[in-house]
Amino acid sequence: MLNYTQERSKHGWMLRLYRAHFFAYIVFLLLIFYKLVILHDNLHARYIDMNWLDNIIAIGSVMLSSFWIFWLPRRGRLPALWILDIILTFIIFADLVYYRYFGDFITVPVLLQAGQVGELGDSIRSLIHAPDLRLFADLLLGLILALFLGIRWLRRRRRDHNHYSPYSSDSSYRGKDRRLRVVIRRFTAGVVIFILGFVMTMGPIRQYTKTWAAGLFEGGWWNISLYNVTGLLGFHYYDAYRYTKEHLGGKPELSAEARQEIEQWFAAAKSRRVVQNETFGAYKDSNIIVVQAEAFMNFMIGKEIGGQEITPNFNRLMKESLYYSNFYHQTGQGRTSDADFSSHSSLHPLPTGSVFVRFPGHEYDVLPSILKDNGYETGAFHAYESSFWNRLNMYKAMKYDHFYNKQDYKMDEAIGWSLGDKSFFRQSLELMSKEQQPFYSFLITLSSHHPYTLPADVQELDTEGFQGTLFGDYLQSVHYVDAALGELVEGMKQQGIWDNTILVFYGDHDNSLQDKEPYEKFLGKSLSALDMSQIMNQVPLLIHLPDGQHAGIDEEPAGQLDMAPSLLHLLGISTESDYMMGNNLFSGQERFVVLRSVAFTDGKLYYIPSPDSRFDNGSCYDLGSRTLTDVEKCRIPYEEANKRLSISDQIITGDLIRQLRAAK
Ligand code: GP9
Ligand code: MN
Repeated sequence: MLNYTQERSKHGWMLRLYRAHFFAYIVFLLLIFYKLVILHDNLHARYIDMNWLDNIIAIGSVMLSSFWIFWLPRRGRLPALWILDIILTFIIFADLVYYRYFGDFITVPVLLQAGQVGELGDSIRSLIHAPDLRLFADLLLGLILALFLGIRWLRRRRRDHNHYSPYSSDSSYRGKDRRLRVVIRRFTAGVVIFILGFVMTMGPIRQYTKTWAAGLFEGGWWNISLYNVTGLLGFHYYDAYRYTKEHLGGKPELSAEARQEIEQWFAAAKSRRVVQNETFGAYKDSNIIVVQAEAFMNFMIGKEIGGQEITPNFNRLMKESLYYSNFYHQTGQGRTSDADFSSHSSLHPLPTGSVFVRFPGHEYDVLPSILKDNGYETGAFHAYESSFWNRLNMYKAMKYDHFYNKQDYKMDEAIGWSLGDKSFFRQSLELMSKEQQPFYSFLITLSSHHPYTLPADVQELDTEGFQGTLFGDYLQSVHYVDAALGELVEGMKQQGIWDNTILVFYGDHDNSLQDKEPYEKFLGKSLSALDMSQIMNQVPLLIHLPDGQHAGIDEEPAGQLDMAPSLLHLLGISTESDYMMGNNLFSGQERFVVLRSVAFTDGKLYYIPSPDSRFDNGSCYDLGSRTLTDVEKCRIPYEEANKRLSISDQIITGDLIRQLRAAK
């Protein structure tokens, strides 16, 4: 039996531990809150500073992730808090690194393609900065403390080993009663924390969605805008919910009105796209080689550094080709795969994840499949792992006859992730020479991939003041890709296919280098928000026609969605029954180009959306004067842009092309 002093000291110890747990929980909340603030301070999207409501959301969302800690037995709570701290720290850290490269947060679909993260190797290392270590300081302290407490606990256990057990003679009635009280207390503590966390998170969010963030959860808001309302953890909760709903909910049947609205939109698009003019069928049965060049942007076309052209071969080829100087990439999170998808399907990529990964089995009207039906032999060429971006499955679904990947190439020129583009082009031409004509060949380059480090012996550009910077390495790598392009053209001539092949060359997306300063230094002028938006979204498009005809610069806006319908037009293959959204570059019609962020241009106006996605907080520019104009001028095209993105999202996620065709 315990005497009074023993009993008191036992309960005093328990009380201390209880208080210590409560104290540890508060410390945990503050630590994670601090880490969320560090993340926020590192974002480029920090147009909006965290106000006190955002702070409440942040703390509330941490409580929502941790209320269950109180349901654990006392002994488990501190270790569980520590493990949760590790998990949340890694989420914040992973988001931070991912954001630095992609300008976005990790979503469930991105996680499903996480195998690819390892491949980013060198890129990831260059995206981690020394101050990030702050995120891990408490974990290290926690580890030291855990070791210290563990040793103390072991010692005490050894000392108490022979002591009499205090409960062995306790009445079973008192023991049960006490246990029940403990269970009730624990349960209540967890519930109270959950309710508090829920109110702190959802209260302010509801307030936001009733005012400036109206429609937040209905529309396909951009992730950064979602984050600006919900905070990081809130964003992840919502993303998980959205993914589950989308995948467990089954495909919604299209209502008659929705079907009619979509069909009407496509009918109007068709009347703009399908045109019988002198270019229609002018290059019937030509071979086509399309090169999608990694991170190949438009701002350095025609430019020099220290008297040396960055892209001399492109510049030369431009003189006998059609060059689109106002051409936009329309990619989202799916990067290279989005450029590939949009160019071949003439649909927009999704707001989250890659269509290749998320919906490879749905029906699309894609260029390789249409060409195959028209007697072409079709091949995709990419000297990398075939599973990356789920290409193997997607290319089968797109009905490519061949997918030449890493295992089909001899690794005789090691650059960056894989084979150098010069060797890649040379070997691809050899592979093509075995195919029957006409052929369609889609080549994806890789040498100019972030972080743009080239072996010293292939560096031919003197990048002057940019030596040793990522920007300098970028220029160096595009200069190499340009040289490879020159060799490709020579190779085509030698192979005798130059005169019966349409050569298309375009960049897939930006280079992820978002700091304005090196661009200003390189271009020798200060850059406005409009300049920067165009620089980061424009990639070059070059179309070389077999007889060098129609050469010149087309300054009207164009985008990746326009490739498939335009090439089919040149070949004289009608797109009348296809569900395509892009422009036909040869129709002579005015063009409207919508980017995944809902930025858009019609050649006269250029709209940059605000991070909060409110139309009137966006910037509407007059491209004539390149100055801001009344935002109302952008309202009608803004609504059209949103409509297009929404129809495209519905088509892709709901497999609507199949449904619409079945209903005909
Ligand atoms: C890898 C290549 C790179 O196969 O397509 O993809 P990215 O990282 O640019 O999306
Ligand atoms: Mn890419």
